[in-house]
Amino acid sequence: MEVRLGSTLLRLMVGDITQQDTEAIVNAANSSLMGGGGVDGAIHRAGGPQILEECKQIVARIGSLPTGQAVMTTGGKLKARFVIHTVGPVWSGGNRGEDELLRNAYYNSLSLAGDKGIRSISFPSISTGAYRFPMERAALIALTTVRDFIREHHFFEEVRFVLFREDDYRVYREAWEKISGETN
Ligand code: AR6
Repeated sequence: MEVRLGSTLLRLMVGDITQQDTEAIVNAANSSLMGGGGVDGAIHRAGGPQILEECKQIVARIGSLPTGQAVMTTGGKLKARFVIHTVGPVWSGGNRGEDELLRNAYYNSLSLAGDKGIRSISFPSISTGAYRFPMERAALIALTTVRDFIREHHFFEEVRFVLFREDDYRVYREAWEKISGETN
């Protein structure tokens, strides 16, 4: 599915984020930045050791990465030149600021990309795997945050959501239908 929002193309698709040709891809990392399973493991495997090398340098400089924040490294051997690493919240019932932290993860990734002059970026569904954030709720937050950001800032040619499973794609599409009629 593709929609044009001003000068930005918003695209939802099923696929593997490690194969995307956008300038940057976003990693659903953890605060240690030392890799892990899921999308994080796949990105480090496909991109090679240079990504972890730069993550170590970042940790040496700033310590662990707080939930909701974002940093950038090389894409190593990936098609994408850069990886933006962000940390989504672990779901623990919904009353521990999870919604806001998830919003921050998307917002800060987009801000960082914009600051670095990146014109195209791919997101996975942050927090909906190992961190157990409910998919539909996460989809609404992800899409609302991206839509609002695109409305305010005009530097992206394309923002892509790359959903790993057909079911997840369907949930994101339905979430988009729900919010696309909203005017504010
Ligand atoms: N491309 C796109 N999406 C993917 C891919 C892929 N190659 N692989 C998995 N997904 P998760 P989290 C989807 O667990 O919940 C890691 O160990 C997957 O289907 O990767 O934010 C980190 O190190 C799911 O919908 O991230 C952290 O410790 C989504 O990506 C922790 O997991 C997110 O699942 C972060 O957990």
